[in-house]
Amino acid sequence: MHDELPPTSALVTEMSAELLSSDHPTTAMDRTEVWNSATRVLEINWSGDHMVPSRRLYPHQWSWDAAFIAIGLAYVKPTRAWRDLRSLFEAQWPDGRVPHIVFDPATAEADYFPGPAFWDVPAYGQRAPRGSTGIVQPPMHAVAAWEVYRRAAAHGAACAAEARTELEWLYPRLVAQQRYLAGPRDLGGSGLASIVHPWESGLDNSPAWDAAMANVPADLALLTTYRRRDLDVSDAAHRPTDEDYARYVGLVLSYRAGGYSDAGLRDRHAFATECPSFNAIRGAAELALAQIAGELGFAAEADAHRDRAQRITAAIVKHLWNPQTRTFHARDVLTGALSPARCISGLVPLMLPDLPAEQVDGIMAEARSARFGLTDLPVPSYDRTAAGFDTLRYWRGPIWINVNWLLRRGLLVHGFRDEAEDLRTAMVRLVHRNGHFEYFHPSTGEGLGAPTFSWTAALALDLLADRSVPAYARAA
Ligand code: 2M8
Repeated sequence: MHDELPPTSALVTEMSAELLSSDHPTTAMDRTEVWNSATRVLEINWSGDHMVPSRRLYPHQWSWDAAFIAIGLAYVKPTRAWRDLRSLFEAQWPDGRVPHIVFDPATAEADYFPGPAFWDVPAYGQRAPRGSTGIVQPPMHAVAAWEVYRRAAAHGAACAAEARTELEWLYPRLVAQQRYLAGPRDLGGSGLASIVHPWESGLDNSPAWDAAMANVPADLALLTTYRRRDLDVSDAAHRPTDEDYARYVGLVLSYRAGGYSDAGLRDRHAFATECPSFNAIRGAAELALAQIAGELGFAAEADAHRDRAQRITAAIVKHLWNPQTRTFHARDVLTGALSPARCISGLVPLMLPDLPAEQVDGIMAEARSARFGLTDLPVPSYDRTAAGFDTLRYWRGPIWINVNWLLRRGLLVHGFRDEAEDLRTAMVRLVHRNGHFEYFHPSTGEGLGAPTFSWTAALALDLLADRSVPAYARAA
């Protein structure tokens, strides 16, 4: 069931050799091994005009995966980074939503559930024949586009020119994506985007949704009509339970029945939740759009993006902060209740530079506590001290590189340079010792899930190469 790695043949490129020789607590040989194996993973997962997250488990194109992947491709194959982002946005819907999966017609319907026939979406976009899902994922793409753009000059004039063209093409599409989330998706009228399916969070099976999901009917008969495919290619102990999966299927059927329209959705759909991490990424996207707009010469638009980032930050603080726990929680829009679960998503708003001191202090206390505490290992996806902490099951305990990358960015934004460096070292060491796995055991570091996973590889490249601080970071 494991994806095969090709033999070690990739050479360290000139650019990476220079980056790898910089001062770093792991040895140069270790760093070279991680760099070379990461580039091999990104080679075997490339599918012509997009990257698959993993060949067996995820044989299509995923939305926020493409963003994290582009951040790493920027060092080794910038043209592919732009190609991946472009092919994703070619599937954007007229209302601005960017689908969470764009299906590859070369992959049989039977090879992934839920596939295109199940989603049954209208034929939208330039990639219409491919089909897509009708839900979204966190809007990481503006951050990614800016990261790819700012590295282009290092690859020469032709790459810089390509980057300019691609950025100009993407900018209005990124703006439309944000407009969709700020408009039709503000189901709670709070200035926050709601997710209408746990898959939209990217943190699919997180305990953050347990309270809200308890109100969603679990019709197990649906799993007779629609057979799970994930259990054929992964361990059932890692994956969501049948009850949760039946709820996932039921929620898609409910959204699909209304033609994926958001109008009046609150009154006819059993799940609508405001996620701190999804909305923090939305805020970070506005800051990246401000940088992009400034670069493209749209000064007034840059100001408007910065204002929006501030408003999103204020709404996250107002609606998702619990002064008792001193961390952020998901809010069920249908009941108004904050989830009691303390998850890594509660730490991600640290990415926002305008977060007030009280919230920064609370997140730092949480990040340093026994619940999430940085040990030799990066931060787990769920509170280590919680009764339901699960070392194996998806997003209910294991370590994921992408959310740790977001947390590191937050540490840099708020001037916690030492912690950011410790976290970076912990991530590189974890990947070096265990491989480019999808996720990792939170006590032993053992690799779990797909073994050649694209965003782990891509972000490893970035962690090896980059120690810059976002331009909008607060002074240390
Ligand atoms: C996982 O999500 C898919 C459904 O979209 C799944 O569980 O089958 C999540 O980890 C998600 O964040 C990720 O984008 C996707 C592909 O890597 O896998």
